[in-house]
Amino acid sequence: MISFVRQRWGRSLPPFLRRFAHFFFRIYYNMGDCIFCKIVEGTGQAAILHRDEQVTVFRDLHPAAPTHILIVPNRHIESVNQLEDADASLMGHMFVVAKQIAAQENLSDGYRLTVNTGPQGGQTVFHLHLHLIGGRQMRAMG
Ligand code: DGP
Repeated sequence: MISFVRQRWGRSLPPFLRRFAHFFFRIYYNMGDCIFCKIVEGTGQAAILHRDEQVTVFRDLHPAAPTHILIVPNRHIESVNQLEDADASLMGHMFVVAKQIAAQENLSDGYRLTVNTGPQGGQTVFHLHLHLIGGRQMRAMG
């Protein structure tokens, strides 16, 4: 959302209004100090592969496989536990984008999509994200 506002109105606003708008949207979208919100906003450390009005896609900083990509909603949602019925189409969109990125990355033999949820689920960044992992044989789960 922030990057969208920036692209649309950012350059036409005087600097003090730009700072105010930025501050307003950070609070409105409950971004705090979230590192993925900073990436969505365009100020975090990430190689961005895709952006649209709902999601941002970038390479994982600590790849667990030759291809390791994260698909994150632009709106700050802490984890799967904070999802509401209204988020169903956003979640569907994340999977459709994952499929498109997998094709773009030539993962025609398959890949793994994972959403770690909560500390015991292995979640370390509390901004919901879908891991797209591929480029090597995955071990069976369980
Ligand atoms: P999880 O453990 O499921 O919460 O996954 C978080 C992932 O985020 C982990 O694989 C490493 C990645 N990560 C953490 N900080 C950054 C960052 O600043 N930039 C990028 N690109 N990835 C990050």
